[in-house]
Amino acid sequence: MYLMILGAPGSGKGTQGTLIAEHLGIAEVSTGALLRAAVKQGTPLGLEAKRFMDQGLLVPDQVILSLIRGILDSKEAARGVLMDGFPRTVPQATAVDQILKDRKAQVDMVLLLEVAEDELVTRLLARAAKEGRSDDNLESIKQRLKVYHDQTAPLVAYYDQQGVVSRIPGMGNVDEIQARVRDAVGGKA
Ligand code: B4P
Repeated sequence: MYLMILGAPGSGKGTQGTLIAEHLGIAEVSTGALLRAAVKQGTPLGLEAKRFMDQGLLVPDQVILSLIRGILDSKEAARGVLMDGFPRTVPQATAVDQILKDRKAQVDMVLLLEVAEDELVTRLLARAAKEGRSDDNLESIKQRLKVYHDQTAPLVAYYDQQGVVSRIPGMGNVDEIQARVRDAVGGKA
């Protein structure tokens, strides 16, 4: 089973992705978390990614795709994967479609978390105060929202054409939203 969780920065992808992957017993892959781990370890990938992340920009597609290929080849991914924060561009989506096709698989469902923009900013500023993530400052948040609208939102039409998008109202508390996510995947799990 290959699930994706799509939404603007702060929409709850990481929060809901972890819960639903655990519920389904499949691996969760967060490209954001993998990149942050690489930054922390100071690897060449991390050093390259940090320049983009701190400015609120996307890390180049070829860097992300080599990460994803490695993960899809791993034995942890054998039962399926929940991809959180990936894909973020149409070239990433077409590339993963091809990778899955080569394995006689396809994207089963895309969960789209829909959250009002003022709530997104409130959540990310709250996280900034708590965790001090270097990309959670107002300037970078505004840039990330712009990048989302310009480069990631077109993926909704891309996956609508495949008939796999499930829209989840992402306002409310974490448990309420998780119940909606579970309802949506219920028919697929
Ligand atoms: P991500 O790690 O994906 O970060 P994000 O978009 O900010 O969302 P995240 O999943 O962390 O937060 P969530 O909404 O769960 O990406 C970071 C950066 O990495 C990108 O800007 C980019 O540079 C790079 N990157 C990652 N993937 C890439 C790709 N495929 N291609 C290119 N570049 C890539 O939660 C936000 C906050 O809200 C949390 O504090 C959470 O606790 C809170 N929250 C969640 N649900 C809530 C609720 N219901 N009510 C109140 N608060 C809630």
